[in-house]
Amino acid sequence: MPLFTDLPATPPPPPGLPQGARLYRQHLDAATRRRLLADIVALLAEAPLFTPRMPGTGKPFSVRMSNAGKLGWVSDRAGGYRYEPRHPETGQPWPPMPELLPELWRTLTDYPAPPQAALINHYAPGARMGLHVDNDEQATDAPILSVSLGAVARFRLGGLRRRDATMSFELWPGDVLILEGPARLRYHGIDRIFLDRGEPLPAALGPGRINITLRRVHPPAARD
Ligand code: MD3
Ligand code: FE
Repeated sequence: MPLFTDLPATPPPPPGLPQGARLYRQHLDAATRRRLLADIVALLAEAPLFTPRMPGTGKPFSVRMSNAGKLGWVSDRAGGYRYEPRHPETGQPWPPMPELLPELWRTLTDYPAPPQAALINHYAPGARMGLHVDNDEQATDAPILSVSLGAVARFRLGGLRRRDATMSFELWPGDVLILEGPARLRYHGIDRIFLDRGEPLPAALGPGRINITLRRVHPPAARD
């Protein structure tokens, strides 16, 4: 069996997506997904996946992470959630983003400056991401653009308060999800991944799912 065949028909975008959320099903075709994953494998050889830890408690995330671009999101017990220009373990600057990523940002968003961080999340079997808000960026006027690869995930999207009602839908490999404006500060998370659906990751990454989120950290005038 070839690694990357055509995917089965993916579910249509769910009804009732809130204003500011745009979902592009299978925006990346099979060849583009394969190329991007090859770039990610090379990138992770330079900037290996690390295990972020909760501020204060030091509890490890089940998702492992790395970054590309000028800045990268990191978290540890003492320093908490923040963006840093270097890898927390190697001390090296983050590798440049694969060209496709800023290109997607340019094509699909109106934001007048390029993304500064590409956060790479790796979900091994059983990994999940609890409901949270992405609020470590000064430029919350900028969108977040997410690309899904590998296994299917169940994504959960809530409101501006933790107790607000949530909806859930699947994210499939090649899907691009953009959150901006009134949706940018909504609670969201990943309930679980489905290893038997989607497509396999390259052997070097093991089974699971990769998600890449493009972020603008500082407003354009402040820094680039
Ligand atoms: C909705 N990642 O890295 S991406 C994250 O699939 C994160 O790995 C998830 O949440 C993942 O912070 C979801 C889709 C996403 C990203 C940002 C959002 C959804 C969002 C910001 C606001 C609302
Ligand atoms: Fe998030």
